[in-house]
Amino acid sequence: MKCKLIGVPVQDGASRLGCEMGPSALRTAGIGPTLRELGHDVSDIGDIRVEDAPDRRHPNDAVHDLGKVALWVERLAETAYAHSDGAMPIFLGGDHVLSAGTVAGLARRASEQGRPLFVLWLDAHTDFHTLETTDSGNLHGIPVAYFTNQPGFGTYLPALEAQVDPANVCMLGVRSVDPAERSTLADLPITVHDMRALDEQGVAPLLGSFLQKVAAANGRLHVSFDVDFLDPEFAPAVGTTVPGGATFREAHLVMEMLHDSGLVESLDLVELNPFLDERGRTASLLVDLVASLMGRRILDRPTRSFR
Ligand code: NNH
Ligand code: MN
Ligand code: MN
Ligand code: MN
Repeated sequence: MKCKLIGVPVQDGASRLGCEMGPSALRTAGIGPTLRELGHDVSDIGDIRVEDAPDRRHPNDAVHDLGKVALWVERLAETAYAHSDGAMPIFLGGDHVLSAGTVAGLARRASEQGRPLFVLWLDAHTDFHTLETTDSGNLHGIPVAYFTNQPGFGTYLPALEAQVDPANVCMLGVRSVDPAERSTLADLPITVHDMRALDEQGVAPLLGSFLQKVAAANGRLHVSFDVDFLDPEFAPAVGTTVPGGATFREAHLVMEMLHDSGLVESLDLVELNPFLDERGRTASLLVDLVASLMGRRILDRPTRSFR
């Protein structure tokens, strides 16, 4: 597979500094060589940058860095569109606001191909705030609302050329939902598998039925991986830890099943904050998870089909 590594040192969407070091930490942990060893054709296009933007105020006074975020979203939508034809872009974040841009660009690519875009959201959070509802004002809390075209983003963030159908979004690992997110999500067909669903049913059947849906629709699948999907006991390098996350093996199983499905065409790795890491363990863990997604396996076994 042809893979393109794209560094996105954005941290304006988070509350604490450090995510801008994420791309370097992932490179230091060996993401490029690891993918090459698995037989992939890897190129690293370096880091995306945006110029300084004038501050942009919103009636919700908590919202911060809106002008800068609007530039990131615009630049990332162009970048994701440009690098998603015949190659798999892997976005090295950077905080989760980057997915507002990457998913917008990928949705445009998918719609030009006449295919639906599906998004697997691996996260402790639902990231479904609008500019009106966010209390923290941290814009890493808004990407899913933005790319499914919820109201209120017009004039502040770039208009979407194509949106993602809420019915094509599946969230796994959720365990922190703000009241405003809870009530809007209740009225939409987004699939939200919280940690209780994982505990009761196991991650494999939940993910398996989503993959079947993607395959049946001949969809493009984008995976957005927030470090806080993982339990902070073994993935400490994230600003917004929530206890009770996915285990080491649950996370690898998700990646192994995604590999077997053959459906994943793009990936975000977000919220890694190397300033909070312990001797690079979280960065190394992410590289190992990407290896599972890209074909590393414990033993050879027949590939499981979701079609
Ligand atoms: N919902 C919270 C907020 O909007 C937390 C968002 N933080 C994240 N999202 N890390 O994945 O502030
Ligand atoms: Mn997130
Ligand atoms: Mn999160
Ligand atoms: Mn909040």
